[in-house]
Amino acid sequence: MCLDSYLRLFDSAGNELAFSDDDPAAGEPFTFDSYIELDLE
Ligand SMILES: [Ca+2]
Repeated sequence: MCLDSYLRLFDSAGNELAFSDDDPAAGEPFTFDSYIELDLE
């Protein structure tokens, strides 16, 4: 059984910055896990 996570990332004003459901990281095979990569300035 897998978790099948998803992620939603919001800023302090409630704006959605990123969403991920089934996204592999670089080099990973297909996955039901979520993955977000974000550069903060
Ligand atoms: Ca998922």
